Order: sequence, then C-alpha cells, then structure tokens
Amino acid sequence: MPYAYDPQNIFARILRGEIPNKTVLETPHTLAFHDIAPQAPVHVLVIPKGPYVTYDHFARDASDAEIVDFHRAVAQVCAMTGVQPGEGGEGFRAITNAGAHGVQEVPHFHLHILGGRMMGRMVA
Ligand code: IU
Repeated sequence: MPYAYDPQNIFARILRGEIPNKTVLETPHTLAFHDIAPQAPVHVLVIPKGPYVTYDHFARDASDAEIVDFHRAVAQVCAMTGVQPGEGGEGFRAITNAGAHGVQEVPHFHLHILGGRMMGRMVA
C-alpha cells in the first residue's frame, strides 16, 4: 500500500517557506526547528525535506544520503542544544508518532527531540 503524501501539510508549507519557523539547523536533506508548542525546555523537530509521511516510510524509501544526513542532523541538534548525555548534557528523549495509533498530527515524518528536564517514565 503506497503512502499518500499530502503536499499541503503544515511541514511541507514550512519547507516551501510559506510559513515561518524557528530554524535550529538546515542541511542539504534535513530541517530542524523549534516546536511551536514546546513540551520541554528543549523541543526540536527534525524533518527530512523529502515527502515522507512516517518514519518507516522514510526508512524504506529515502536514499542513503537522506538517511545519513537526517541522523547526522539529529546528532548535531543534540550537540547544539546541549542535551548529549555523553558530552556533558543531561540527556534527551527522541520520539516519532506514526499514523492513527501513534496519534500523529502532522503527516510529514518528524522526530521530536525533547530535553532540558527530567522526562516522565515512558508509557504507552
Ligand atoms: P505529532 O507527532 O504529529 O503529534 O506532532 C506534531 C507537532 O508539531 C506538535 O508537537 C506541534 O506542536 C508541532 N507543530 C509545530 O511545531 N508547528 C505547527 O505549525 C504545527 C504543529 I500545526
């Protein structure tokens, strides 16, 4: 079953520059920006520039270059926001919601990087 990407979703519009964002990092294939409604002192969304709906869609269909660029960008965001536990930071949580059961609101794959406070124990 092919994924149907909606080019009018809000992150597609951000990527096209139609809606402003607070950019943390931009790389050839990836954009990271502050979440508009932060759930923690650090709350950054990392998104690929390509039209991928969910993480599994991205992992299946993106090129190796896109996948490497995305994950290196995640590491850079962690460094830039000071949350890397191996580098003096206090740690972070990375979450991606996918589809209906994942309660995904925006249908463009995004990884939430949350940090700057103690997280709650993870619950489903
Ligand atoms: P979700 O994983 O799809 O549920 O998360 C969507 C996130 O996108 C959520 O944390 C929103 O606050 C965030 N967001 C945003 O940063 N900018 C926007 O214009 C909109 C949502 I709409």
